[in-house]
Amino acid sequence: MDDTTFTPEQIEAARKLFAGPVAFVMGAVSISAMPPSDRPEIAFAGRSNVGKSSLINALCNRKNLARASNTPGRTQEINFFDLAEGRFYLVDLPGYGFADAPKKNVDTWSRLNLNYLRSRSKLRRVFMLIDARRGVGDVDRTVMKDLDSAAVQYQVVLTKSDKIKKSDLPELVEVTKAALMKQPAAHPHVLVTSSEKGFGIPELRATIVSLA
Ligand SMILES: Nc1nc2c(ncn2[C@@H]2O[C@H](COP(=O)(O)OP(=O)(O)O)[C@@H](O)[C@H]2O)c(=O)[nH]1
Ligand SMILES: [Mg+2]
Repeated sequence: MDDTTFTPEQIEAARKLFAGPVAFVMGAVSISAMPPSDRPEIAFAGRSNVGKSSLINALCNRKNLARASNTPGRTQEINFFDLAEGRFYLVDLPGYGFADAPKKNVDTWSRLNLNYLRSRSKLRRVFMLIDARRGVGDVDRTVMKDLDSAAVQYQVVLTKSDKIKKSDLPELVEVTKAALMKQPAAHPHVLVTSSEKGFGIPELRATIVSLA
């Protein structure tokens, strides 16, 4: 299945779906508190402050569906959002790699999230958010290893692309792809987005719809 290029009709269908009903379902702090894995789901992971909440809000055309927080590290819950009244879940995973206690928080991420990755039979893909200005870092690589060992497919989404020069984008994409070459569960296509400017959002919506 080609899930990297879309027709105008597919882009429009995805836009419509995301313009429809979206609802916050719950924030879960343990596996037992999560809703049953009874429909396709797509998850988002990334360093704290990478722009995850902003991206989820941009996808869903909502200002405050996922709270954009100024206190990194506060959210250690897995947040579930229902799309199109039961069609699929969008899942916001806790951010990792806070500057004050990187190691400890990566461990915390790993426990809750490894359990999550193992228990969700309908998890279709994890989108790994990477800040376009920072590129793939050591903490990201640790998380990618977790995803590889859980055999969960993931795809890199570069965020905040409005913050870098357009002329620097092609090289950034190539460098990012090179970093993914040896990761068995990594999708080879890298998406470039800006929640602020809307770049890449229609394509990310279409990608999600193609999986759900
Ligand atoms: N310039 C720019 N800033 C962004 C973008 N997305 C998020 N930000 C900013 O980055 C910071 C962290 O965003 P947030 O969505 O809360 O990140 P999270 O911690 O990963 O959920 C906030 O100050 C956002 O306004 C973007 O596409 N462009
Ligand atoms: Mg957030």
